[in-house]
Formats: sequence, C-alpha cells, structure tokens
Amino acid sequence: MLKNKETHILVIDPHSIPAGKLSRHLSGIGYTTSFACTPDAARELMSSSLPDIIIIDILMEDENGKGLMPEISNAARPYGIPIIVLSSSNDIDAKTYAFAWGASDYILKPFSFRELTSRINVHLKTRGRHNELKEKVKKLTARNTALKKMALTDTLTGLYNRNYIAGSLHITLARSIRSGEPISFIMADIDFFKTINDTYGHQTGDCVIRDASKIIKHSVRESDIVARYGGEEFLIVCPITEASGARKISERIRSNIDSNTFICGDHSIHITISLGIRSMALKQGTKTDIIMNKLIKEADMALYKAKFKGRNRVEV
Ligand code: GH3
Ligand code: MG
Ligand code: MG
Ligand code: MG
Repeated sequence: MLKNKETHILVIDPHSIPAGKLSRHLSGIGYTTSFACTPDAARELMSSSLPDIIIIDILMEDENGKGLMPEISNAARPYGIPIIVLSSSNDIDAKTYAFAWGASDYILKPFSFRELTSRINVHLKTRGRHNELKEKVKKLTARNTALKKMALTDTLTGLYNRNYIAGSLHITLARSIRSGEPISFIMADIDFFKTINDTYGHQTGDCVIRDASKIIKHSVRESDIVARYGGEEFLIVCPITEASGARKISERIRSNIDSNTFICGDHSIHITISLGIRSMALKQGTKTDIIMNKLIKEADMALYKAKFKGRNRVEV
C-alpha cells in the first residue's frame, strides 16, 4: 500500500479555481498532487508521470468536460488507474455515461473532503492489492516457464532431453502427419567414446560431449530438433526433410565433427561420429507415439549399420 506522499493524485477540472482548491486540500493531507484544466495539460501531465489515481470533475452541461472523460479514460485504462468522477449531476444518464467510460466512482457535488478521502483510500487499496496479485502471477508464470524449460533441457549440453522427446515431440509429428511432408530422424553416436573417458577421464569426456553437441546444433537448421538421447548419443529430428536432405545434414555433422579439434583442459582431442537415418512421409491417421518409436528404432538400426561398416559414416 502506497504512503500518502508516494501517492500521486491528478485532479482534472475544466475550471481552475475548484481544481486548485481540491488539489491544495489533498496536498495538505500529504498527497502529491498535480492539476490540469485542459485535455492538453492532462495529457502532458500523464505522459511525464503516471498518477496513481485520477479525480475528474465533469460538468455535464459543459461539452468541454464531457469530452475529457473518454480521453482520460483511454489513457488510464492500460495502467488500471482508478478514476473518481465528481459531478453536480444526479442524473442516471450522466452516471451511466461516466461508468461506461471507465469511472471507478461517482461522487455528487457538493461533497465532503472526508468522504472523498476515504473513497480515495479504498480505491488505492484495491489497486495496490490488484498490482500485488498481478506481480505474483507474473513471477509464478516466469518460474513455471523456467521450470518447464528446465524439465525438458539436458543440463550438460543445453539440448532437449528424453523428457522432451517423450512429451513434446508428438506435436512435431502431428504437424508432419497433417502436412503430409516427409520427416527425418537421425540417430548419432560418438565413436569409441569409452576410450576418451578411459584415456582422459570423465570430466574431459563431458567437455567433448558438450562441444560435440554445439557442433551438431550449428550444423542443422533452426527448425530441426536436437536432443541428447543418451550419454554420447543424439537424436536429430528434421521436419519437412526427405532422405536426401537428411543425408546432407548427417554428412555435414559427420564432417564438422571429424574436422574439429576438441580442446578440453590441456588436451587436444579428435573424435568421429556415426549417424543413422530414417525418413518417412507419414500417412493420415498415423498414431504419433507408435510412429515415433518406430522412427527412432529404425534410425538406431541404421546407426548400428554405420558402426558395423566401420564408423565415421552415415547410413540409411
Ligand atoms: P561405439 O563406437 O560402439 O559407440 O563405442 P563407444 O565406446 O562409444 O561405446 P558406447 O556408445 O556403447 O559407450 C558410450 C560410453 O559413453 C559409455 C559411457 O562410459 C560413456 N558415457 C555415457 N554418458 C556419459 C557422460 O555423460 N559423460 C561421459 N564423460 N561419458 C559418458
Ligand atoms: Mg553404442
Ligand atoms: Mg559411442
Ligand atoms: Mg552410445
């Protein structure tokens, strides 16, 4: 809840004398106030510093006053700034007009300053609570998004993890089924990785996996999905990609890894990678979980073939 001094009240009144009087009264009880007599002055004040509450005197018989309400209301609405309308008209149409234009309150003139002050306090309290809630929701939403992202991300590489494959990949597959475009699954596994661990230690092994994942990520399109499937095994899903395209991507990954020198700690390391591809145009009515397992299994079989044929190669 704002303290009086921190609360900025904007008084708008086409007539400067009552506006000044009200403004002085509010300053007298500690509020920070400003007042405007014309739409231009009000707009100017609102653009330099947003008030916490607006008090606007509407003279219903005065077109000038009536024209002000929509303007002020439009400016205040995005920020949820309460508007208290002061009016000498007890007419239902006048009140309806004010509320239709976003007034939070309507006080009949002549009014007592005590009543106005307590109404101001109620509106400020409500707005304060509303803002607190909005902040809480914002924080919770941000935390929720971060947690969701964390749950789907591999900590070592920053790539997607197995949870992502199990939970979110079906969206990509469903899209692929709908479009009828082919999709390619590529399974990649670093060759003789046990030797890296045995020779240089596990930490260096981790460093190689991290750098290899960066190379893979940079070798594919933004729209391709790269996940760490296991220890030094990666799944790359390429939507709208037929076998020949998948072969190009796989060959690019293979050659980028082969030509790189991995600098981890004091060691300069050379590795190779084997890749297996399975491409398919999915038929309407295909079940995403069944086809996902099938594509992974068949890409894995192609990978096994690449290993069997001597490694550092791509097989379909
Ligand atoms: P192949 O060419 O047949 O793939 O030989 P390989 O030695 O790579 O054999 P395999 O893929 O079966 O073994 C992978 C090894 O990777 C086993 C394990 O010790 C190691 N590994 C798995 N996860 C991690 C990890 O997160 N960090 C490190 N440093 N090593 C890992
Ligand atoms: Mg293996
Ligand atoms: Mg391996
Ligand atoms: Mg492996």
